[in-house]
Amino acid sequence: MAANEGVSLGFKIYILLVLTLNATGYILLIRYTRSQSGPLYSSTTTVLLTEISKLLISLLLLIKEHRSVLGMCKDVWNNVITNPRDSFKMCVPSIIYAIQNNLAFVALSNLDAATYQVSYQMKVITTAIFMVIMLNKSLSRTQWVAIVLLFLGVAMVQVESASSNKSTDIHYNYPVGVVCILISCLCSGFAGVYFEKVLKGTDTSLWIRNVQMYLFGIVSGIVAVFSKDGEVILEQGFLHGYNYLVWIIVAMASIGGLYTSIVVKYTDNIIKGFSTAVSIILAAVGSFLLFQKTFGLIFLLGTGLVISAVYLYSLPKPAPAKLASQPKEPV
Ligand code: NCC
Repeated sequence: MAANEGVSLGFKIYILLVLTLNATGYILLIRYTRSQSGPLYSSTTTVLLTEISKLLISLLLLIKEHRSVLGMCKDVWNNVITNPRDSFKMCVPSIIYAIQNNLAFVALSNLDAATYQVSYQMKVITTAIFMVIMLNKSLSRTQWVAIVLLFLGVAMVQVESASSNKSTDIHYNYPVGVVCILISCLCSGFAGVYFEKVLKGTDTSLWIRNVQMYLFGIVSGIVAVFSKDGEVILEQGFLHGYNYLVWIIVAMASIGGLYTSIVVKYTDNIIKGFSTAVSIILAAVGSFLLFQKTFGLIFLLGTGLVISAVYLYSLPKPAPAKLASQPKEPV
């Protein structure tokens, strides 16, 4: 397992911080742009442009790693182009992520950002289940309790934030939004754990794995563009409805995706889930302070649950019980 070489705690905190802040901004921006009047951009084109941008950035990082364009070309040739068997391993998560990334736009066109964020935290539970099934990771009973407490805590905090920000938006379609979120939670859990298993189970570098994944992501993206928005794109052009905010969404989606891969390399998918959940609390505290509101009881209880969950999850696991037949160690 070559993938998880030691990095400092400071670096881990930095990547988790970038990931969570970026994800919060990304969700708010999608919701904002999807609820504005005027010509609406095709979300499938945004997802496709993101895959292209992540591929280009990964290639640039490979050039930096090899200190030459030729070195990057050789690496890609040997490990991607002439190694299709290995490259195809990344086909599965790239298709699942393509579905998930497109569903986020559908969900956020039909739900408010707070409801989206809280329901999406169910992904911590789906991720834990996939980690146990696919990575044989064992979680103690305390850690399972922590995961459920985390979800309940975030839900309570969001319930209070949402009720103080009531909206009269008539365009909501909750059933559609919630079904999209449920599917997204399964996609995020499965694709995240699959990516972690392949990345940490082989010596292939992170950036080569990403190049493999984004190449398939571009193919899935093109299929999505033409199957969903082909007609409108032929009539109004690929970039219809784009403004600077949509370009910021593409940039944030690229940063978020690349940081996701770095976070999974140096920590794991459950820690990623915990950190995004904690960011929701921080965002809520920030907005309460900014708008000078007082914290209600439900908010405080929810925050307490999240803090307890983080503490419980980080407790060392109890050592496995010794077999009865083993001789006792001398005291
Ligand atoms: O849902 P989530 O992540 O698990 O989705 C992972 C995102 O990272 C991209 N990815 C993954 C692996 C890899 N090697 N390269 C990648 O580019 C996938 O394409 C997918 O977009 C989270 O844990 O909450 C997180 O949430 C997303 C996003 O907020 C939600 O999916 C909303 O729909 C964050 N993405 C962004 O902020 C852009 C992610 O950073 C964290």
